[in-house]
Amino acid sequence: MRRKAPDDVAEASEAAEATEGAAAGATSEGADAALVVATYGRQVLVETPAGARIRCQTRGKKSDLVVGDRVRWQPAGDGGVVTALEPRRNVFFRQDEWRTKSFAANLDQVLVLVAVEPPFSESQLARALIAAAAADVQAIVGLNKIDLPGAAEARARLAPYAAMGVTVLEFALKADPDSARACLLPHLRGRATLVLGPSGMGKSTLVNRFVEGAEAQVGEVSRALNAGRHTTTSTTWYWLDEQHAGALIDSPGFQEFGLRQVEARDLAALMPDLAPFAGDCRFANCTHRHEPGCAVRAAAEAGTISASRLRIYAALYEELSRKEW
Ligand SMILES: Nc1nc2c(ncn2[C@@H]2O[C@H](COP(=O)(O)OP(=O)(O)OP(=O)(O)O)[C@@H](O)[C@H]2O)c(=O)[nH]1
Ligand SMILES: [Mg+2]
Ligand SMILES: [Zn+2]
Repeated sequence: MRRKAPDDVAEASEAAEATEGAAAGATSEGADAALVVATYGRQVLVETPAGARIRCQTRGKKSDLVVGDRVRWQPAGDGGVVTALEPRRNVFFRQDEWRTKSFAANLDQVLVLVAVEPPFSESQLARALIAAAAADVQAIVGLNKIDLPGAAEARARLAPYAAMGVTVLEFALKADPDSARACLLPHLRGRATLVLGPSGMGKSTLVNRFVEGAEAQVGEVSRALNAGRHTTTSTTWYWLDEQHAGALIDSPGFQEFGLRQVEARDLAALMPDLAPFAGDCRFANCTHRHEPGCAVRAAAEAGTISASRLRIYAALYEELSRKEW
C-alpha cells in the first residue's frame, strides 16, 4: 500500500540527521537519552530515565518533536537543548490541506473517546480509526457518560464498529468511576495509549481517574459545549504506574480530522468492514461508488455493511480524490 510520508516526519528526520552531523564532533559526546513528555511551541519538556523533567530548546526553525519522542539532550543555560531524535516506531497524525498535526509518537494504541453528550460525529470517529490503521497503531473505542439519557442511541451508533472487530468499551468516568476503572484498566495496563477525541468527551477526566496527581484540567459541561472551547490545549504524557510500564497521553479535542495522508484508492483497505469485500468486485480497480458488479455495495445493500459506513466511505473518497492541493 502506498502512503504519503507525513511532512513532519520527514522534517524531523532531517533535523535528526542535521544534529547527527554535530554528534560526530565532541559536542554531543555523552548526550543523554530522554522522553518528550510535553511540547510548547519551540520548547519541549523532556523526562530523563532518573525522572527529572527538563525544559529544552529545540534546534531548527520550529519544533517537530512530539510527545512520546525519544531524544538526546544536553544541558544548556538553566535547561537543556535537544540534540537528536531517535527513530520513531510510529507517529499518529492528521493532515488537512494546509498542515500536518502530529499528536504523538511511539504509541502502543489509540483510545478514541466519544460520549453520549455532546453527541459525537461518526465521521470523526471513522477518520480517527482510519488514521490509526494507516499509522499501524491499534485502536480501541470508549463510549463515556453512559449515565446520561441517550446511551442506547449512542451504543446503537457504535454497533457497526463492534461488529467489525473493534473493541468498544462503555463506562461513565465521572458517574461511576469504579466500574470505569475496572473496565478500562486491563486495556491500558503496560501500554502507551494516546487518548483522542473531540472536545468534552472526558479525555482529561479519564487521565485524572487513572493517574494520581495528574490534575489535568477538566472543562465544565457548559464550557465544553460552548463551540470552539477546548479545555486541554497541549498534549501531555502521564505515567500510569510507578514502574513506568504504561502511560496515558492527554490531547486537545479535535474538531476536524483531515486524512490527506491516505490515498483514496487505499481507503477501503483501511476500513475493516469494507476490506473483506473489496477483492470480490468485478473490476480490480473498483472504487465502490458506481461500478457494476461491486461486492462492497452489494454487501451494503444486503445490510452486512452499515449504510452510514458506506456513506462515510463515499464522502471520504470524494474528499481524498480532490486534487487542488
Ligand atoms: N455525565 C457525565 N459527565 C462526565 C462524565 N465524565 C466526564 N464528564 C464531564 O464531561 C465534561 C468534559 O470533560 P473533560 O475531561 O474536560 O473532556 P475533554 O475530552 O478532556 O475535553 P477537551 O480537553 O476540551 O478536549 C466535564 O464537565 C466532565 O465532568 C460522565 O461519566 N458522566
Ligand atoms: Mg481535556
Ligand atoms: Zn467495488
